[in-house]
Amino acid sequence: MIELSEEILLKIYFRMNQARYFEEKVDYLFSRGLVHGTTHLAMGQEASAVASCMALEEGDLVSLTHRGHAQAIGFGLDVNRMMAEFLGKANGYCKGKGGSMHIADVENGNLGANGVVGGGFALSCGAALTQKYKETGKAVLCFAGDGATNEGSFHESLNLASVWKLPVVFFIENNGYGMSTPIKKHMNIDKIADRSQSYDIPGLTLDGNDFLEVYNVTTKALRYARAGKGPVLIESKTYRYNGHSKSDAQVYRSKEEVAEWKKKDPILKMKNYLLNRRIMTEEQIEALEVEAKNSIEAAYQFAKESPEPEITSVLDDVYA
Ligand SMILES: Cc1ncc(C[n+]2csc(CCOP(=O)(O)OP(=O)(O)O)c2C)c(N)n1
Ligand SMILES: [Mg+2]
Repeated sequence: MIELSEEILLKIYFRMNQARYFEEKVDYLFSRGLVHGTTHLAMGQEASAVASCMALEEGDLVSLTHRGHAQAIGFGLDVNRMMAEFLGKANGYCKGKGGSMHIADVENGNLGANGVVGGGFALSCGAALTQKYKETGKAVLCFAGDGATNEGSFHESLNLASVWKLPVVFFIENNGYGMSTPIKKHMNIDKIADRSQSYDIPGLTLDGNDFLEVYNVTTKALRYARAGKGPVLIESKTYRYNGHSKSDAQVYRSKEEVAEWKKKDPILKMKNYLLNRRIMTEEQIEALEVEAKNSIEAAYQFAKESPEPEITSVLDDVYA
């Protein structure tokens, strides 16, 4: 077990709460037609997304999924610029042209969220090859969903990463579904981590709602990758509370199933940990939650008051 400092613990709890409030706000804004396009919420997946990012070191890189808001907040992106991106403002992360599925900050190591399922695998291998070639000693944390592991690019990327011993950790957020399809209907194995065996790399399954387990396993995997030993496959078992995206009647699952998972809520679980270990008092926890909530309200105000992009910039940064 790796000991977590109080500073890291509080950071994880703060960012998990920020991610939850951010998505509640985004959900509200979408429902009122204030944001265009679609969005994929990851409420319920916060420990998986945030605690794994907290295992990163300065200079490590990440690639995110279409369900990437909590991952981006876990990585430490500025919620003001994220919210501005949602509202299509000029100071958003992609100058207001990317929206929910394209939050990127390449200069600081976030290779971007990706609307292409499985789009991050090969991209992460390329970035990992750069780290190896330049001997930076850094690693790449590549997020993907359970459904994405059925894509050809998953298998091609794991194969090359294994052969070339690339410093990349493939972090699969197994939330039980690919859109409306339960995992039992899209693969014949119980553990996605078993897919690592085909490529002779370590594969681990963990409780994605347990921030401690997520942090510990990801820290060790990233150390392994940075040490030049090659890639690792992590399967993080978790659950999304909301539908797949904005229009989803959720006829493929029961209310009872959702309720069962809510009992295992990652934020609640961490709160109990902090209380039971007497790391924080109820009052301190509440103050942190209020601070996280206020940061999202402030982000919304920032985004609302931010300028629209100039009409003359419409073709800037367009590559194809
Ligand atoms: C290449 C590609 N195929 C299909 C889609 C449509 N699509 C968007 S999300 C999704 C499901 C992905 O499931 P999973 O990888 O488990 O991620 P989750 O949505 O559960 O986080 C699909 C099929 C897409 N965006 N890209
Ligand atoms: Mg899924």
